[in-house]
Amino acid sequence: MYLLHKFLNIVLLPLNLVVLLFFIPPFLILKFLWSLKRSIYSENVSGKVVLITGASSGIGEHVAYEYAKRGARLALVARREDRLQAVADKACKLGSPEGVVVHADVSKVEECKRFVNETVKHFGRLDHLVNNAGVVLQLRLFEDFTHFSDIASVMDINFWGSVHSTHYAVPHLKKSKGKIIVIASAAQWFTTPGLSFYNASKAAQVSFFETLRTEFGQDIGITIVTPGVIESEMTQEFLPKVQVNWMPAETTKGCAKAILDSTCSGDKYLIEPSWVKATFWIKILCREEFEWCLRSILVNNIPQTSKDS
Ligand SMILES: NC(=O)c1ccc[n+]([C@@H]2O[C@H](COP(=O)([O-])OP(=O)(O)OC[C@H]3O[C@@H](n4cnc5c(N)ncnc54)[C@H](OP(=O)(O)O)[C@@H]3O)[C@@H](O)[C@H]2O)c1
Ligand SMILES: *[C@@H]1O[C@H](CO)[C@@H](O)[C@H](O)[C@H]1NC(C)=O
Ligand SMILES: *[C@@H]1O[C@H](CO)[C@@H](O)[C@H](O)[C@H]1NC(C)=O
Ligand SMILES: CC(=O)N[C@H]1CO[C@H](CO)[C@@H](O)[C@@H]1O
Repeated sequence: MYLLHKFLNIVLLPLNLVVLLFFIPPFLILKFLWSLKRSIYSENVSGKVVLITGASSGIGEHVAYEYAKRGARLALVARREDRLQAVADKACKLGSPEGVVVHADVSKVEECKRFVNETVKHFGRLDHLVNNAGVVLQLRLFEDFTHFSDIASVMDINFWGSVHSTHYAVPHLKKSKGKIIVIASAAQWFTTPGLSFYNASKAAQVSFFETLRTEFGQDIGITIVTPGVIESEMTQEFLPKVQVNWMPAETTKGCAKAILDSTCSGDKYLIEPSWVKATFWIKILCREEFEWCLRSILVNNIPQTSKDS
């Protein structure tokens, strides 16, 4: 037994490499051709019904405008009703045949049920669900927490909000062979100090929807979007605090357009802007150095918050 393990230890890794080197080039070529085909036969969302959570600002708002330009009918969900109505009005000017607003909090199960129900009652169908509503709440080092009741809402909104919306939407999405779009975050692998709960909520979301994709197969398409730093209320509030406002932020508009292109061609993942992919590989290949860098750059920049009591 001991010898067998010794043998495998020595042989398996090089063997893996040889097999990979042999198969990767044709695999990449096939993958490229496949993505080319999908972008040519991309989905026409004109007249389709799209439900977007967190549509009152930032990424959600601009995703609504992109859908509107392509003629989709919209159901917009968030807590600030006046902002939502303004977004709906602008969406109609941009070309959406119809936009309804539903005032709701995604962290409440009953409200998720209600907004899916109201959307289907109004339009008679549902084609895309965009799980975008999300919060960072506060930037704080783990040691500065004394209790966790207030932080639970990060999980309730970012993770459970998307789970519940999806739960009620699935029967309708199955009927229309629809799609789910999830707005995750690079924070899932960017182990940013002070964001441990945000990070965890986004990692949970990604892992959950990857599993759903395996369960649904062809019935419902799932696109997982990983934005880097995008201009929005969230980043305006948060970036100056950690003094990383030198990070190049992408425009919300550019990000929304990329999300639509990717969704319509049926991509499974989108990392936007795409250079953020590099940080993923650096993290995989040099874990310890990556964490050391983040620590040296960021930990001392987290504002000392008064400890919650
Ligand atoms: N900006 C970035 O750099 C970045 C990077 C990675 C990932 N993301 C993700 O992208 C998504 C959108 O963020 P954003 O940057 O566009 O931020 P944002 O401008 O703050 O937008 C967040 C949206 O979520 C809504 N929302 C928050 N809590 C809600 C709740 N309980 N129920 C219903 N709606 C709720 C907000 O509307 P109300 O307050 O009116 O409810 C708002 O419309 C988030 O999931 C975020 O984690 C952003
Ligand atoms: C999309 O579909 C609508 C009808 O549902 C049609 O009028 C329109 O021409 C189509 N657009 C494209 C680019 O195929
Ligand atoms: C909406 O909810 C009502 C009552 O809860 C239910 O009777 C109805 O079937 C639901 N409609 C849809 C479209 O799910
Ligand atoms: C600080 C923290 O929670 N980091 C985690 C962020 O999520 C990734 C998973 O994608 C974990 O590997 C990190 O440990």
